[in-house]
This record gives sequence, structure tokens and C-alpha cells, in this order.
Amino acid sequence: MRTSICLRLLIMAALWGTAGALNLHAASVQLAWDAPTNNTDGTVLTDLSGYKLHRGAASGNYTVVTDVGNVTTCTVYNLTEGQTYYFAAKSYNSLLIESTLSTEFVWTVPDITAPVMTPPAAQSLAAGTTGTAPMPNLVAGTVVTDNVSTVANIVVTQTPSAGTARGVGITPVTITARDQAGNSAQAIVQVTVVDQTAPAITPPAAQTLPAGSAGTTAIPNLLASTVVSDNVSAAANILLSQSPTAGTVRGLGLTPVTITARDQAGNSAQAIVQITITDQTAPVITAPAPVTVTAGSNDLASVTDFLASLAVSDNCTPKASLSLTQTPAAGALVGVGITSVTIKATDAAGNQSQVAVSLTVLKLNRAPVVSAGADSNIRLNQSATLSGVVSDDGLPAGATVAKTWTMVSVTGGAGTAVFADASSSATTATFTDVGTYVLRLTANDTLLSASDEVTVTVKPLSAPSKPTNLRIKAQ
Ligand SMILES: [Ca+2]
Ligand SMILES: [Ca+2]
Ligand SMILES: [Ca+2]
Ligand SMILES: [Ca+2]
Repeated sequence: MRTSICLRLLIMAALWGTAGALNLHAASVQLAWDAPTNNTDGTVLTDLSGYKLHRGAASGNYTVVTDVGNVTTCTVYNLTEGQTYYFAAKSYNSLLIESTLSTEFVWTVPDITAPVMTPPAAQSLAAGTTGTAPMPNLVAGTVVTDNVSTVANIVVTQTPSAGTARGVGITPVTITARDQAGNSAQAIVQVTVVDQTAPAITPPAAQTLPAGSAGTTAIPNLLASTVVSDNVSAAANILLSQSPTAGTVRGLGLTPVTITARDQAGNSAQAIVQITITDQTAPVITAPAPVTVTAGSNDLASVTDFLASLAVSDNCTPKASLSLTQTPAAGALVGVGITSVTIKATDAAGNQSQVAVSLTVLKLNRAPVVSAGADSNIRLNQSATLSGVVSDDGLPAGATVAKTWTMVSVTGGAGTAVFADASSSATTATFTDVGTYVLRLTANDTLLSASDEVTVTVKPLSAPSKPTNLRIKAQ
């Protein structure tokens, strides 16, 4: 007598991951079957005593047999996901007589375990010229395995997809791996886009500036005319600086000014602008006062040395280093009249200025020329005619030549001379006694004087001669 049973799936109970003796991907299933009621001969089964559950990995090939006792349910443990199992059951009676195998029950353990994924490490990318970088292909670098699906059957995707442009910052890229059963795992890889490109600088052109009155010039603000651009930072967010700073005072020569542009990521670029300061200002000459000199007896005079005490200055060149000239040169001989002397000052840079000063040469004042006239002889009762002649060169200008007759001496008598007009060169003189008189005519042009003398001999009054040859007048 044998019994027959019908094995059926009652419950699938998922016990994956339970700690203890169960495998990681082990599953369990509760099976149930219907108890037989008859023996194979049609009689009523009265001594049903238990069941044996057969299990195998291939149809009809049962490698595990378990006596489960006299119950109609049984939980089978340690089943592998994705594995197909073949079950069949037998019943037995009190004599341990077994029935034949039940109808085979085939069951494949579902895959409910997500793939295991090892994503690539976080990445850092340089932003390109547009300030963005394409997201890398992180799928290619992701290693996946699954308990059931082969690697080729695991679908790995990423969001955002490879090639998607992203700007500076962190983009979390989600990588999803999905097995054939639809179980999926996700990982997030941080992709950081970094600005590693320095700004582009277009500096202003080199400049040449004039030195000021102190020989220096303030360095100009070059930033206002500097054009910058960057792959990421807006122009307004690019930090510009220059060294030396605007307003820094520099002297003659070349000053390289460094312009630095720094983007928000700290990338910086530099450009150098050459600033040349030159002396473009001529020296300042204080024109000397006009000079008046008197010519020598040759009617020539030496030109004054105007350079010795010249008041001259320059913004850059020290006075001692200035080139000074005067024309005509000091010591040159010039004639009577006004000579314009040109004074030039040239600084080390070749800037030149000039002034003119007048040199007036006056003609030398000469003494008057005096002639007192010819000597004469007169009688005491006569007057002497004095025919003095005075001439002068007219200098000093405007001066009147004073003429004066004086008596110098008398010999042979004790008289004096009486001039009709002692201040006139042509006049007469009378005398109070006989004698020999020396008279002097002096001419004075207020600065110089000259004189000449004339002798007048005064004789006694004349008497007639005595008669002679007194006698009888013949008849
Ligand atoms: Ca799986
Ligand atoms: Ca940049
Ligand atoms: Ca100068
Ligand atoms: Ca004179």
C-alpha cells in the first residue's frame, strides 16, 4: 500500500542576509503538500506516519532527502538565489513503507539581491575655455558583480551622462547598476570641476612720461586700461593689481610696472608695462640785469662774464652739470654801442633755453682840448686879446664844458690880470702893471679838465724919441 501526495508551493519566505548559519544570498522557502487519504489499493489510509522531502538540482536527480515528520509543511533553508530546485515528496506509514514520489515541483529562487558595485574614485577636472568640463564616463570605470546576472547582463548607467557639461563646483554623478531581475544599486561619485586657467591680460602700451618740476613723475593707474578675461570668473570678479601702485613717485629712467590678474580660483597671470620717465623740461634762466661798461681808449670793451653768477636751475640736471654758454664769450672785445649777449643753458637731456642780456659799451670820456692862443706884447694901456679855443668830445653827455681864465704868474712887475670874461675862451685882459704875465685857460667837462697857457708881455706906455741935430736953420 502506498500513498500519493501533491507538493505545492505554499510560501516563499525571504530570509536573505539573516545572520547566523545562512549564506549571504541564501533563501528559504516553505513548502506544503496535501496529505494522502487512501492507500494505493483504494483502502483508507489509517496509519500515515510522515513524509520525506527530496530535493535536487536536476529533474529526477534528488540529492538531499529529509524526513520532515508527520507534517504537511516544511521550510527549506539555504537555497541559492537564481538556482532552480527540483522537489518531490514521499509519504510513509507506520511500517515505514514509502509511497512513490509525488509530482515534481520545480522552483527557481528569485534574485532579489542588487549587484555589488565598486565605482571609480572621486574626480577633479579642469574647466575648459568655456568654464565647464564634460562629465567623464564613470560607467567604464565601474566594476560590478552580481549573485545571479553575469557582468555582461548588468546594466550600468550614470546621471548626468558622460559628456554633459558642468560648471565649476561639485557635481554628484549617480551610477546605477541593474541586474536582470531589476535589482539595482547606486553609488555617487563626486566630480569636481576646478578653474585652473589663469585670466588673460591685455595690458596698456608702454608709456613715456615727462618728469615734473621735482624731476620725478607719479606712476599712472594702468589698471583702468587693462583688459582681462577669464574662462570662469567675470571680469568684475577678477582681482587686478599693479606694482608699483599708481601714484608711486619714480625718477628718470625705466620703471617696469607689473600688472597681476587673479581669478576667483586664485589663478593669476602677470604682464609688465614699461614706464619711461624722461626730462622734457628746459632749464630756467633768470636773465641777468643789463650791464653798462665804458670802452677803453681803443673804443673796445671786454664782454662781461654772465655765466659766473648766472641764476639757473633745472628739474633734473644739477646746476653744476648744466651746459652753459654765452655768445659773445666773456672777454671778447666789442665796440661802442649795445651788444646783445645770448646765454644758453642745456640740461643732460638736451633741453635748452636761452635769454638775451644787453651789454651797453659807452665811449670813453676824453678831456677837452684847450689852446690858449698865441703869446702877445702890449703896452700897459692896451688890452690883450685872448683867443682861446676849447673843444671837447661831448662827453659826459649833456655836460657843459666850463672854461676859466686864471693868472698863473707875473714877472717883472707886481700887477694882476683882469679878464673881461674869465669864463669865455675868447675874451680880453688888461693888466695893472708892466710885467710878463702867464695866463691859463682851463676847460672842464665835469669829469676831466685840461689847460693851456699863454704869455702876455706888458710894456710901459711909449714916449716919443728926443729930437736930434738941433741947429740954425740954414737960409
Ligand atoms: Ca542580483
Ligand atoms: Ca580662470
Ligand atoms: Ca630739464
Ligand atoms: Ca670830454
